[in-house]
Amino acid sequence: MNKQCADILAGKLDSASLAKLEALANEHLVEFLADAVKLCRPDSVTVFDDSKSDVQQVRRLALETREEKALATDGHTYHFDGMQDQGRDKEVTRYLVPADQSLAKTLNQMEREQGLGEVRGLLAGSMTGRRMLVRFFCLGPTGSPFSVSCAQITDSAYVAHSEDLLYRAGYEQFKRLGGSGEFFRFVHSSGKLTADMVSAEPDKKRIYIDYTREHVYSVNTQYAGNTVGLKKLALRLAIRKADREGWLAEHMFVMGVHGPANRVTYFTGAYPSACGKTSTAMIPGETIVGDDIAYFRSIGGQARAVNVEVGIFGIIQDVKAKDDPVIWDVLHKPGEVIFSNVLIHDGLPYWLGMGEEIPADGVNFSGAWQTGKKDSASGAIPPAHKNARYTISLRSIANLDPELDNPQGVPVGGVIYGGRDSDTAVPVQQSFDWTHGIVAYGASQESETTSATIGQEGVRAFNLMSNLDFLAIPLGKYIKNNLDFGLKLANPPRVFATNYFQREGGQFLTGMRDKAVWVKWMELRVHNEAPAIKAPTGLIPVYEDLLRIFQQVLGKEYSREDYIRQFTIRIPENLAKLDRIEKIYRTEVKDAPAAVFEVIAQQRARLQALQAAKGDYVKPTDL
Ligand code: SPV
Ligand code: MN
Repeated sequence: MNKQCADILAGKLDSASLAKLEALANEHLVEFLADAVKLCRPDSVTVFDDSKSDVQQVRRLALETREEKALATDGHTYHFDGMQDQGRDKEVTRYLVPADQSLAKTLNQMEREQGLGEVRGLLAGSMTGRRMLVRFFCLGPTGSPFSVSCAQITDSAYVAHSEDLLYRAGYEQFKRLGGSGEFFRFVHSSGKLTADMVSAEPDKKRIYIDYTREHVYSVNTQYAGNTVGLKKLALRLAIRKADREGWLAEHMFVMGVHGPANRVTYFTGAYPSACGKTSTAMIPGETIVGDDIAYFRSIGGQARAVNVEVGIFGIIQDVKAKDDPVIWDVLHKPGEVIFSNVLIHDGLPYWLGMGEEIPADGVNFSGAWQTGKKDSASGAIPPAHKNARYTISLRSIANLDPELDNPQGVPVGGVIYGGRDSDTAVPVQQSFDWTHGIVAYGASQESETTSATIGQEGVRAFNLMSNLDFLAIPLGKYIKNNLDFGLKLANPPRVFATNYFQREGGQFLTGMRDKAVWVKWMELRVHNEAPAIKAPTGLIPVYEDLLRIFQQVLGKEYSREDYIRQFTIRIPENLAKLDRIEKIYRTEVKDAPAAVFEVIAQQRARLQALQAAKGDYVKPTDL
């Protein structure tokens, strides 16, 4: 260790921590740590390794600091975030861009030196009186072509505990780095806290991404989407790394869909937050690899994907025994679960849409709560927040896929894009080819905004491959990388689009569990085992196949009327969508590949030809 760093760290680390740091023999790491210590001025620094006892110590600390409190069920705890800290905060999440560079204008950014000055100013002395925790994790399986090593520094035991549930231990992985500086760096401080352990200065919340050094700073926030470095902060860095190295980092689940004769076909799916992504990945009878973030590589000419994580930070609203039996079970049996922003009453958690009566009083993210409690700004305070969540390890899930830790990932048979779309797309369709799917589904994704991010809900917004919030490279380049990835493969994954949110007169046209049918149909399509009807927007199912699958999977009689209503091609809405998307690519994206405009033009021509022949709304039986 160089002398300067040794002087900074002197007296802060006990001998066990110092030994753990030295065993990694990594000067880059020491420099990163010394810089953070000098800046945040903690009273002490504890370095953790992958051992059970260290992981247990973190869990205990989260209770000691009162960031988490124990519930009645063994292993269950709860945690609250502040009233103004209930989702990812896009407004204060910014890329720090060197003066001679610029990112796409749609990305929130500021000049690097100015941003560093601001965020480091807020972090200065932030850990005085506290202990700094130093953790190591690995994104993707360890010892794999997909592995990305990460060092997390935080003063929050809740953040560190969440990471133990969500990520693979990485201390041993760091040893394999052989002193290299190739790792992502995260520094988080809770900042000043109230007696309830939430930020006292939420207006000083900042999440700044210094991509030039693969270093993210986060301060004055507790919400995991803003604080857990390895989640969405790392995704932003990974998108840049993937761009440099020729792979893909996507906001996607990974799941095994079980087809005929014990065949398992893997799908990945991009859905904006709170649009059915986790519940798709957890469909009973199928197996889950991951619910949020996937890395893709071409290995031996095949598309393969891994789950970056090993846990779930999932939305709890509407988790019901009948619709989500897999997760319901985990949330009710003993074992490690962190509930966040739910209502607590008599040692038990309650959430919106749980299908059971919610008590009239308790404790929630607003403090002591009773029915009718009001907040001066936003009116009635609900018993639990809409973005309330659970944090669990995937290893506690009954239908975990056995390939989770395969260092080569799983082969990808299909890629799904799904959004919250009340009036345009059919429930499920397949693209004509890779390029059509990437452009007409992925790059044309729109979705109505949800409570997963702070701001107005229910507004239709462009959301490129559900990854727009995390893009850190020009949009056109990102689309081109996706196009190129598939075009280089002999047999690229099939591309699909789903829509669970079609509505008519305020009523949903499809049922909550119908996604179990759509995935089975897609599985058959990957193997060319179901015919399809050619619509202008893609290939759609024939009625008889759905009738059979509904019967087999849900034991439900699927009527021809439902099929016709759901799969009618709504031509004016589809044309209007193409216009909106084309406008974005013509006016806001400087570097859109030519394929974007070609695919849009072809789709428009197909829709117009059908409209001229058969009118605005064309039944699948008239195609
Ligand atoms: C999402 O909002 O997409 C999530 C949760 O998966 S967060 O960690 O907030 O990103
Ligand atoms: Mn997500």
